[in-house]
Amino acid sequence: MNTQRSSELFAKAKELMPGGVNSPVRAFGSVGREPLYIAGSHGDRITDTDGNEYIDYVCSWGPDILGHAHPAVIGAVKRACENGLTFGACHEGEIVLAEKIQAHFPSMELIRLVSSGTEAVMSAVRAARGFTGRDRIVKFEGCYHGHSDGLLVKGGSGQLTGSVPDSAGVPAGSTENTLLARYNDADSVETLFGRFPEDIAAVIVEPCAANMGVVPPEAGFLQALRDITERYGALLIFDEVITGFRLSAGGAQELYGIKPDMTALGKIVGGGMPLAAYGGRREIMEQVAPLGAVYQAGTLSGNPIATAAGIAQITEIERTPDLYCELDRKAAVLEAAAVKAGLNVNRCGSLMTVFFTDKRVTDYGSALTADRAEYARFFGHLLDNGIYAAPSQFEAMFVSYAHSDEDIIKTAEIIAHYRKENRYGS
Ligand code: KE4
Repeated sequence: MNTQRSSELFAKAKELMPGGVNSPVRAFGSVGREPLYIAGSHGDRITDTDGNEYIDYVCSWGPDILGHAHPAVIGAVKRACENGLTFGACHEGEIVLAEKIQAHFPSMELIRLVSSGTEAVMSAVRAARGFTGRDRIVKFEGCYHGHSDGLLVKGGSGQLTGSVPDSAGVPAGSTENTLLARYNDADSVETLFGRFPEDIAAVIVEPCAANMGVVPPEAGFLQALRDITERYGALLIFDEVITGFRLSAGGAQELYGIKPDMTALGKIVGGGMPLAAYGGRREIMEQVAPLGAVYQAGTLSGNPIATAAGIAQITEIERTPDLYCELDRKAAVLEAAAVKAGLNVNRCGSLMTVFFTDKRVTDYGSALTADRAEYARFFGHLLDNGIYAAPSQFEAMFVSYAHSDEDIIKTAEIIAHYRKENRYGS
C-alpha cells in the first residue's frame, strides 16, 4: 500500500508539533508504523492522502456513531455557519441541545455545555468538591478521564499506550487527593472509604471502561459503587464521554439502571464538533457560577455550530429506532469471528477490544498482561487489508450504524484469518 504522501506530511508535522500530532495516540507509536493522513471520510469509510480507502473502526474515537459526514449533521452545520460561527452570547441552540440531553439523561437536572471531555470531567469533579466541601476523589486504575492534572494518575488511553500512566509536569499537590481503586473490585473502594470516611467528594468511573481496552463492569460492581457512595455521603460521577448515547440513548446509566449524581458526556453529544457536557442533581449544579461559587467558564462553550451538530446527531439517533440493536448485531459478528480465530475479546454493545493475553481482562492489571507487539502485528494485518482499527491495544473498536453488512463480513473474514504468532487466547 502506497502511503508516501502520509509519510511526507508526517515528516513535516514532526517539525511543527510534538511527535507530529495533536493527540498522542494518533502517532501510531505503539504499533510501529507511521500515522496515516486522512483526506476524507463518508459512512464507514475513510480515505488517506494517498487515496487508500479503509473501513474505519476508530470513528474519531466514538463521535461518529452514525458514520462519517452524515448528511443531517453536515447540513445542520452548514446552515448554522451561515449565521456566524460564534457569538459568545446566549442562543436558542443551547436550550434545544440541553433539552435533548436531559430527555435521555434525566439524572442531569442541570447541564453545562463545554468544549471537551477533559473539560466536562474536570468541571464535574470541581463541582463535586464544591458541593461536598471534601477534597479527595477516587478514580480507577486504567480509566481515563481526560488530561486535567488531578486525573492523570494511572490513566488509560494514550497514557497506557505511551507508558506514561502518571504524567510529568503534574505537581504532587495536584494528585495527592486522587485515590486509586481497582476496576471491578468494589472492596478496593470500600477500603478507601474506610480510611477516609468523611474526606472523599466523589468516585468517578467509566461505567464501561474503554481506555484500557474495553472492560465491561462485572455484575453488581456499579450498584456497589452507588451503595458505597450513598453510605458515605460521596457523589457518584459517571464519565460517559464514550458510553453516553453509545451503549444506549441514555448511555450506561440507562443500560445498567444506575442513577449517578453527576454525568460527563462528550464525543457523540457533539456530533463530531468540539462539544461536551456535564451535569447532575440540581442542588449540586446550583453550586456552579454564576449561581454558586464553583467557577467554570468557556469562550466557545455551547457555540452555535457545535450545538447544531449535536442537535442534528441526537435527532437522527432518535429517528433510528433500530440503532442500538443494529450496532449490537454488527459488533457481535466481529466478536464471533475473533473468538472463532481463537482471540480473546471483550465487547460491550458496539465497543470491542481484542486482547493479546490468555487472561480474562477485567481490570488494569490483567489488561497490562496483553502483548503489545502481538497487538501491533494484528493492527498491521488489519490495516494491510484495508481495516483501520485503533493504533493501540488499550483502546476500543467502535462500530457505527453506517457499517454495512458487507463491510462487517469483510472485516470478520480478515479478523478470522489472523494467525497469532503466540499461541494463546481463549
Ligand atoms: P477529550 O478531552 O479527549 O474530548 O475527552 C477526554 C475523555 C474523557 N473521558 C473518557 C472516558 C474518554 O475516553 C476521553 C477521551 N478518549 C480518548 C480515546 N480513548 C480520546 C482520544 C485521544 O486522546 O486522542
